[in-house]
Amino acid sequence: MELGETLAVPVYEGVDKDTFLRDIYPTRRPAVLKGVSLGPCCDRWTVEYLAERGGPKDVKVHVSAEPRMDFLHKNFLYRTLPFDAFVRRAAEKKHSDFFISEDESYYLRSLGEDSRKEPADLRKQFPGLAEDFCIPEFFDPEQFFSCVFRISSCGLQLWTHYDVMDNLLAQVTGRKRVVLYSPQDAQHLYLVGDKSEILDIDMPDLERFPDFVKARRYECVLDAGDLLFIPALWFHNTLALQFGVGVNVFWRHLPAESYDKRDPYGNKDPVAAARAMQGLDRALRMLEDLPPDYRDFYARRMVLRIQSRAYCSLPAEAVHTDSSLKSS
Ligand SMILES: O=C(O)CCC(=O)C(=O)O
Repeated sequence: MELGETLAVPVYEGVDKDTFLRDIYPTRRPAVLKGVSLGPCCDRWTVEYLAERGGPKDVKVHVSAEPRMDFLHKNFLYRTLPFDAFVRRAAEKKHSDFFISEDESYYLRSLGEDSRKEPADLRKQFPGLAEDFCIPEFFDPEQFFSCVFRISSCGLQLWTHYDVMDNLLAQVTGRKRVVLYSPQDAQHLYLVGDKSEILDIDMPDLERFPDFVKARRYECVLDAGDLLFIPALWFHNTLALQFGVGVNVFWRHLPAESYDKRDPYGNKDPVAAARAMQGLDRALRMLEDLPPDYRDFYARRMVLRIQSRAYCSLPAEAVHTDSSLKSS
């Protein structure tokens, strides 16, 4: 068995809010947007500038001896560093000061002031740097959820996961590969909560994860200055091809009351979905009263009922595609 072809994420040039809302947003599919102005950050954000403007404010970062981070088995540490020291370390290949080894990798996903309650907002945590970044205004201000700094060492790979908010990921400096999978391929991704168990998406263990070959792989490489629209529920896996600085903006697609209020990360399932999952767990516990062959039969009937009552198809695929990545 082999992995299938790679599909290119469509690329759009010089998109404005009207084009985004008319041609891209309703498709509920990822898109790379080139040529959207992100402000002076694209020219200014050198390592030294970031360190000076960001200053010594403490940040909690991921430190990993292996570049492919594994959230489920925690092969990395959380450590606190002054932001300026962190940026300098993340940008260097070998470290004289380190926690685990001289070639450890670093990753920052910035947090709110009270990280358990408040979503991140670059404008509050790093006002001096936020001035340089223009949030693309492709949604109404009241839909805004969070604005997150993403800074990674070259080679660092972030596990495949989904978020429940819509997302514009701005790659300000450095190049990044992003692989995406549709929400409709969820059953092929070996999920534990919002994360996939499959870490090596390029050379997966297909004896352990045979159904992964059925997941359609979408891929793009973001250059400095590019934006990637990641619709809520689309799985994504990022690989920093260079040291890079990104900012992503999450916003609500659904009415505000649909979301869990205690969710500073934007990755808790919408309230109705979480309740439905609890209901399903209750239903499955009820089946435990039956012998295995009856349980199997009624479980299959439940699956059929779910499929016929709740599955839907995504809007038609966008026609504007970049063929350069197809069938690589
Ligand atoms: O850019 C990254 O490193 C990760 C991005 C991500 O996971 C996100 O924007 O949700």
